[in-house]
Amino acid sequence: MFRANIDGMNTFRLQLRFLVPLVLTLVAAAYLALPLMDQLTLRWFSRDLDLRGSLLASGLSDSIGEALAEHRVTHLQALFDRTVQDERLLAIGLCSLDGQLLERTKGYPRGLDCESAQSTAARADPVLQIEGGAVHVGFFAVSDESGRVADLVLVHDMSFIQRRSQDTREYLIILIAALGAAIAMITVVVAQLSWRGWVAGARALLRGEGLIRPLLQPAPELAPLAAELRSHLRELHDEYRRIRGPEVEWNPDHLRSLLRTQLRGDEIVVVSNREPYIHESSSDRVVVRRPASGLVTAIEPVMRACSGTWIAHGSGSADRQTVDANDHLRVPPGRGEYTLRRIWLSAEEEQGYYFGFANEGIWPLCHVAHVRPVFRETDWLAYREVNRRFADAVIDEVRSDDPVVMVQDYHFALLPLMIRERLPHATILTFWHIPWPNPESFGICPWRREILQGMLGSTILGFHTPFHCKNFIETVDRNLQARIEHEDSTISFRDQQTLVESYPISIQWPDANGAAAQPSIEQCRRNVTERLGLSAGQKIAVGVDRLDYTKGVLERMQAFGRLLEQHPEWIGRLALVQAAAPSRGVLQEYRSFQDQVRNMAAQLNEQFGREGYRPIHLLMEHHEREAVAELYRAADVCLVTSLHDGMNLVCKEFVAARDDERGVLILSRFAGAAREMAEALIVNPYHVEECAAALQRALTMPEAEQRERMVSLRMTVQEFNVYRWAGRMLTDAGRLRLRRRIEARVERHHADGVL
Ligand code: ADQ
Repeated sequence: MFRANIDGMNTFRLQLRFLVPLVLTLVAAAYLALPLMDQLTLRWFSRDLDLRGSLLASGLSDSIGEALAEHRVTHLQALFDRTVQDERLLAIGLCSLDGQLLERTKGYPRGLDCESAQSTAARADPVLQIEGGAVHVGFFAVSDESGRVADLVLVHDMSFIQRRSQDTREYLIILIAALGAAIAMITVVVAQLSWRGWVAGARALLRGEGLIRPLLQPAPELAPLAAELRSHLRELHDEYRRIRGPEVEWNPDHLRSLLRTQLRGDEIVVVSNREPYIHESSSDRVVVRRPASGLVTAIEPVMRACSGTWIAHGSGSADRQTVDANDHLRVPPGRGEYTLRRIWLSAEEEQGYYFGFANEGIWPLCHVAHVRPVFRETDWLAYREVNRRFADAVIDEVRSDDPVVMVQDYHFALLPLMIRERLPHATILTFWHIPWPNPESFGICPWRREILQGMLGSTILGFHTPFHCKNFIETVDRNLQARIEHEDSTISFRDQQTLVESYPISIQWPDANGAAAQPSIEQCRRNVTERLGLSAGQKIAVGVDRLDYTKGVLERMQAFGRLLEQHPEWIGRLALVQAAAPSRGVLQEYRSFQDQVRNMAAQLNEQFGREGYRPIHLLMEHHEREAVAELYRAADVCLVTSLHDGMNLVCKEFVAARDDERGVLILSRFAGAAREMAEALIVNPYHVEECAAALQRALTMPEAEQRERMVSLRMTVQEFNVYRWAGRMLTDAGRLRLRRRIEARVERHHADGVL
């Protein structure tokens, strides 16, 4: 209704834009045309009267000739009186050759002698104003065999011409008005039709229907176009929101109130492989460690906000000592805001499911980083079995039949369907933290159909970017008999509908352990400089990564070396500090990668190092959050050069740490974050020269430009924070749950025969 009103207004405005100029044009046309019309009619009638006059004169010439010859001019009076009975002919006068008015009828204008009659008739406009109005004066020679014998003055009444002219003018005005009305009508109708048609067409297109047949069946060939259009609109909207600055501030309170309103008291369970707190035995005591994981960084604040249960693999050496009889533990330690349930895996299970299928199979399959995936049957079986064990744990933990279960990442592709089979009313949100490849790349996986079916047990399936969603939908299209609704980005497979949507992940903002709680920038610089033995004033470039071949650490060091080659002035004045948390060291691929990183650092240090100067500081260890934040705050440049990354949180953490609005971010275009963080220096990490040039540009960037870029980046991260990520997903979940409840109620009413 509201939309119809808006459409009506729009159409009306559109029509006014046509009609007002049209009416003005017609009035102007009439204004110019009428005098022209008068002149024309006058000229036509003058010519007509001249013709009539000469005919009349020649008709009368015999009688006049005879009368003159017989000197009986007075006899002509009767003839002339009869002739002027013609209503248009007002009077006749007869002039002798010497210009004497010999005879005239009654109405002959006084004062019109032969001379003035002749001169008037010779004018282009032979009209004379007399008492009774305008008259036309004609002067015609009267001849017999001997030649010209006299002249005849014919005075015609012009009032009928004026009457005609008036009539013509009226007709013309009526014609122009009618024409205007007709054009206006046509314009209105055409505008209505075309506007409605266009609007209906555009809406139809957005709904996935054809432009020219909005009321008919959807045109499937236009569906991808509509989906793309919608996704561009969404991106534009996000872009617009980024430029405009925060509208609603997403923070833990806002998330909590959203949980209260959208998911009133609903139970929330998170499942992930990595646990948020790992207990390790260290000499004679137990220490708690936070893993270097983007996923944990992102989910933890959500759990603290909604106080649910987090089910994860208990991987720490002291984990068993710290749980209760149900393998439960309240975390964060000392604050106890939510429950952690630990699952124990045997070494074989961990090897097959985690290191084998997840990290040697799916990880390289989804990251195009030129490492060949390995698919072993035994790994697959272990992966399936561990997924089943986590499904059992979910069933164990939940108290209702329709909990909200948030399944995290590529370790649990089969879990959504396993939960769905046992809890048909559960709302399952699966978030895939890594990229999704194109259908051809995914096609090499021997169990691709099982993986896709497993994931389609989800109510909502989230990826970081629309591009990953598109790849996933195309992969399903290629491999399963599923119905894909591009219109609302859903996949229907065996009575289960899955919404596939992009939810770009982010970090906490405001961050409880963030910049405000940190020492000053100067202090951080001093700490890092002293700890690493750098010289005062040396510039610092930092990299912070898990040691993974997808993160582009080798490429980064190569670019650093190329910069020192091309700009030797930096030797002694620039250090690359690379914090590298060892990761998946059980796998050969990762061990050899660590060796390569170590070797390249050693080789560059050898090549460019001097007495008291080490170009690369490779810190191969896990750092505490404060230590990572200190590095970010001490840095002049932060390098994120992933070869492929779902999102990448390091770049966002760096920006969040820089409350001084200084420092430059160099960011790989192959990280999902590059879509949001356009103010970074965006690079292709495979192109060493380009990265070296970006490094040079970053190191010499004026402070004003640094600030400009950093302010904008900080606004983006502030608004698009992790609470918004979770909030958007949970809002969608709330909406779908509400819809399902209404549908269930309607079905019950049907069954009860109420409707
Ligand atoms: P990850 O591949 O783990 O995450 P990323 O997003 O970069 O990658 O997050 C890494 C996290 O580990 C950051 O919080 C960082 O501070 C921390 N970290 C890195 N090195 C560390 C070190 N040496 N010591 C301590 N902490 C360290 C996956 C996907 C990403 C996606 C996240 C979240 O691969 O693309 O952004 O999940 O969805």
